[in-house]
Amino acid sequence: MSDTQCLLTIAGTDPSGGAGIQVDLQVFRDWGFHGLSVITAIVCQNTAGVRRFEALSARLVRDEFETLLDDISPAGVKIGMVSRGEVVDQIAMSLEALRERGECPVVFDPVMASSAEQQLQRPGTVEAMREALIPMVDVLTPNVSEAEALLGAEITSRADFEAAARELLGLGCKAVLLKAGHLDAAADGISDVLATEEGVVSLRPLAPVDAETRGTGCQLSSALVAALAAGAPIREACEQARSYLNRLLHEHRRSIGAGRDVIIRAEQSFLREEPLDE
Ligand code: PXL
Repeated sequence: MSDTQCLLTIAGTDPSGGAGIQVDLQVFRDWGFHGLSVITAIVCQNTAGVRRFEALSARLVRDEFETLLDDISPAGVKIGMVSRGEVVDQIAMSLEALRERGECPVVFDPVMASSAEQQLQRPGTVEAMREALIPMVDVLTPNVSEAEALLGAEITSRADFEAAARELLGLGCKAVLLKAGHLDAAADGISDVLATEEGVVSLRPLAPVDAETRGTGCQLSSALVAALAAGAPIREACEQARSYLNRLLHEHRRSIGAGRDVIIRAEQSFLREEPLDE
């Protein structure tokens, strides 16, 4: 066996390459990892929005996952869109088998809706996330609305925000990176917070970008699992992943359709840097 390190993403698809599986794999490559993927749902979407999606069965997701694990041990796992409770339960069971092999960081981005606020989840999924999956993960990376859904409570102030991070930690994960998103620029100066058993800390605010971009949560959580798999402790990994995302947003945001911008890496292709036929 080679010493190539592999990371696994378990998520839904985005045919426009702005979010989901398609972008997670590109982030893994940016961080020097080979990407593995287990698809949970096929999503019909473009840069303007989601038209509809079909979630794969729990049995198919289990077989995708276990077929991979019978052959390859990933150095980390990122979980994104999982839109059915039975699939969430199945993933938790398969993760248990992986955990028995030793340390393997798991990051869970509890995707519930697209950035244009279209639902990516069937009813009953939140309960399975809370009960079966969150207790198995290292870092949970919700945005404000996902945190509200997981806790069944509204977040309207800085005090609510920090309390929510602490409460989410109480669901059994090792850390919560609660993303402020549009609250970032709010008058009360809320920025992302990290909750661990050591307490809740505010992470340094990053230079804001003005346009809305698709797939930021997917890229942050994929970068975070890469940083953890590379050996960074949780806080350092969060800082590294946030700086990476901020750089992508400032330097690689492009429009490819009528909707929101996406992150484009095509100009960094190694084939263009050094033609293979010379
Ligand atoms: O950014 C959230 C997200 C995650 N995963 C998939 C998506 C989206 C948003 O559209 O399509 C597959």
